[in-house]
Amino acid sequence: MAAVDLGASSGRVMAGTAGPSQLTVEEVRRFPNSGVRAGPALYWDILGLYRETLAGIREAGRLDGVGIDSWAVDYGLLDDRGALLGNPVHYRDSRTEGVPSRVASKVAARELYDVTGLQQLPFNTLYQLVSEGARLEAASTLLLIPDLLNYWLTGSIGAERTNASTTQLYDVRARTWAASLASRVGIPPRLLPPLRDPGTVVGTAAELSGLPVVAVGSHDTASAVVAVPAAPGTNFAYISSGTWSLAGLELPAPELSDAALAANFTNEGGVDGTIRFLRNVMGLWVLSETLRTWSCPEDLPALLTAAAASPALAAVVDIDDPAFLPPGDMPSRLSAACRTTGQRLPSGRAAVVRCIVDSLALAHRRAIRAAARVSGRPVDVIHLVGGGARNELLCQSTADACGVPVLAGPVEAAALGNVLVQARALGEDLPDLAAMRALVRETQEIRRYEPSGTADWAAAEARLHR
Ligand code: ADP
Ligand code: LRH
Repeated sequence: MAAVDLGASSGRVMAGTAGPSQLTVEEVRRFPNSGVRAGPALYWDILGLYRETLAGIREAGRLDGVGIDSWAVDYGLLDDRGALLGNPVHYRDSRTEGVPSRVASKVAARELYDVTGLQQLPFNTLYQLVSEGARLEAASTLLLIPDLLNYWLTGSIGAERTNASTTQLYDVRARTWAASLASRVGIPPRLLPPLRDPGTVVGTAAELSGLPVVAVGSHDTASAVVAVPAAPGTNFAYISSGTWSLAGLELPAPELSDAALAANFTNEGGVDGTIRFLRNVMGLWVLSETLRTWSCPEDLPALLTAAAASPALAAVVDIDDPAFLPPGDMPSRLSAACRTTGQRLPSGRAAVVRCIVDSLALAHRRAIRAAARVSGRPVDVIHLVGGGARNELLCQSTADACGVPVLAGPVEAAALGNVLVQARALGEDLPDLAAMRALVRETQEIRRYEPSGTADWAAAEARLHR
């Protein structure tokens, strides 16, 4: 199978296999992905991503299927001929400024949460669509990014459920589109295509000699959570660590309490009807954007080694502050954030990197503890998957900050989850998530970090409240 995994920092096509005691993914093609600023807007290069995806699938050789997952919330609009109306806009674009409060005057936050269970983030699809205004009149269909690519491959229109659940237009309990909510905020329900479950065969790709295209857990985080190698019966939390840190728990049903709303936790749909109860933590974005500001992205491993030798917790910031959301000069924003809490950003690049990693680990602590408190479920171990599992300092600091062991890996969890769901759709005997996770445990490298108890994380947290 080919697993196409489009992250906000890179896209990759992986060739994967799954069978009894066998699960592999091998990178065939990787290409950078980032926002493209053109005029007043920040876009994705969607046609470039489609071209790279096709090239990667062709390079992968003989295949039984292909599945596509990507970052959530963003979309393309189609006209009534099925042609793309405009270039998809990046979720870090500023067009939704002021929109959430306008929407709140029509639908109260409590009611919105009751229906959709979604965390308030300025870039939720609902807010992006409201910001389109009259442009929506020209549109007949909305397709989220993987659904758009699936449509281009197969001609079939639909909305895969895990990603649909990130739009804030999906009724998390009824498991349908929240059509009346959409109408109330001015979004025509005709835009919302039929829902499909992960594991559905979408169609065949004419351009790829009739290759079957499978709807996987098309939200990258949903695919990553499938490949969390949790052992049965453990009280585990997960952190899907990449551009974002998606930190939380797998639940059997949505948690829509006042406490969940106050903690700004999301209830996204997972594979096999599970709920991903998690918070978006700002993630390694702040680190990669800092390296971009310094023009040295290739220095990451060396800078992390140097940061590990700098003093821990010399300065910490609230990494979830919205100031860190848009692209830009992160070191200046870190300095400003330190000043507002009576601290100084230590000088030197290694110390700045240490501040970012410590602050991210501290945000992991807040999110995991809030998840446990709000759900009433203890957390005995954290599985950290995704690119962040390559960052030893982050894994150790997360174990230290949270006070529980961190099991790091697999790095390519989203691609593995993509392969596993495809394999089942194509006939492999993987009856449930437990069977899939057992296969991940059996075949993938996982590294354990014990909490070291060497630094005072509670005191560091208190500094942020000064
Ligand atoms: P996304 O899917 O959001 O694009 P990934 O899961 O690919 O994100 O993770 C990307 C992140 O992984 C990078 O921002 C970087 O911080 C981290 N990373 C990648 N390679 C390394 C490495 N060699 N050492 C430490 N961290 C790494
Ligand atoms: C991670 C992710 C996350 C979303 C964000 C937009 O790649 O899909 O789950 O909230 O991107």
